[in-house]
Amino acid sequence: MKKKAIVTGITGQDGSYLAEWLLEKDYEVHGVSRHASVARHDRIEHLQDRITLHSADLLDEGSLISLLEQVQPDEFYNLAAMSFVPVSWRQPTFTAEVTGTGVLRCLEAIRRVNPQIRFYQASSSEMFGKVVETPQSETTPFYPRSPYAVAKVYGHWITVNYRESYDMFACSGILFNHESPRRGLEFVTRKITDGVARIKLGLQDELRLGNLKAKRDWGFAGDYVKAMWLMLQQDQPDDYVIGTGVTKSVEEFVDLAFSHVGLNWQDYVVVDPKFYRPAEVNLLLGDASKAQEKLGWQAETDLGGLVRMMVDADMARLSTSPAKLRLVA
Ligand code: NAP
Ligand code: F7E
Repeated sequence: MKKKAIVTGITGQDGSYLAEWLLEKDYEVHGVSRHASVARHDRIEHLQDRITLHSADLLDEGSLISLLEQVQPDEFYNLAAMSFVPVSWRQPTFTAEVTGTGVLRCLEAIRRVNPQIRFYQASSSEMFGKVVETPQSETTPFYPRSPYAVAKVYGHWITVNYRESYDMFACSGILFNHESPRRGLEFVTRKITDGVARIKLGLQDELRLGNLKAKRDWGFAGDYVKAMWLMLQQDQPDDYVIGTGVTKSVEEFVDLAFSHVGLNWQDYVVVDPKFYRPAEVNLLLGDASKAQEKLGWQAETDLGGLVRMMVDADMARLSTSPAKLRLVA
């Protein structure tokens, strides 16, 4: 019989790649999509016939309980969140409810319906924030720097707590930044590759960015969802850091993206303090040696490959479908 998986956040970047991966592994895939007056399913349009979508919301525990009773899954991947860091300062309570206590609602629903369901929580390198050591591993203490990161710390520890309290198979993947042509346009990498393509095609003449000095460990989302799945296939539940082990500044990312289309970034990039954050995370660098040793996982795509993939996808999208200028690839 096919294994069944529930994926919250299936309409997001990671949800779409994880759904593809689970289908490849012959799972029956059930996605959670919250109600909206206009549904945005661009990232999973190509999968619509192969997955089942359910309406539920991380703010509504009853909806999660009904979903679990109906589907009776083997695995539950919680990828849903308010995931854009700047919005978390403007909507801190909402962020705490969705990104923080939303995790508790998932765990409670599982505990009530069937505690044997294996659970994956999408934790984040943002929890390391103002880092106390470099590189960051599973044993590095957290120092969150945004309401988003604080909410993720709650999600992480409630996952650990349910594992230890109720013997549940609950894992937390502490993933460093991962990107793709399906990344939301507000995140810096996609804002850059979309901007580069627009400038190259004559649709835009400048790119306004914030802190160019911030450094991130950027990988490819398609590689990272495999680590999520691997965590739930182990004999014992555990937490894992997932990253590439390479850190680069926003400025270096900008340089790579503009160079790929033969342009000099200094001619187009304008630093705009509007994009500075109340508290910044200056440097993130992941040590994924535990994942490599125990899961046999390592990043397959390097930063150069990622930048080329994203710029090329934005060039293709903007060249061929000017009517879809704001849509994801
Ligand atoms: P994303 O593209 O922003 O997707 C977030 C998903 O959550 C969307 O499908 C969204 O649905 C859904 N969602 C939001 N609020 C919800 C609610 N109340 N109930 C149900 N669903 C809700 O994020 P991503 O980049 O794929 O990231 C996936 C997860 O990994 C997130 O938890 C994120 O915080 C975490 N994470 C991401 C990274 C990264 O670099 N990408 C790194 C570490 C951790 P709508 O389509 O309806 O908005
Ligand atoms: O910012 C700087 C900004 O918004 C990266 C989320 O997926 O990864 C993501 O969080 C850096 C920051 O991602 C602009 O100040 C400069 O230092 O792409 P970002 P993030 O905040 O690192 C983690 C792991 C998650 O868990 C989150 O969900 O880039 N930056 N100029 C800018 N950032 C943005 N967005 N826009 C700019 O114009």
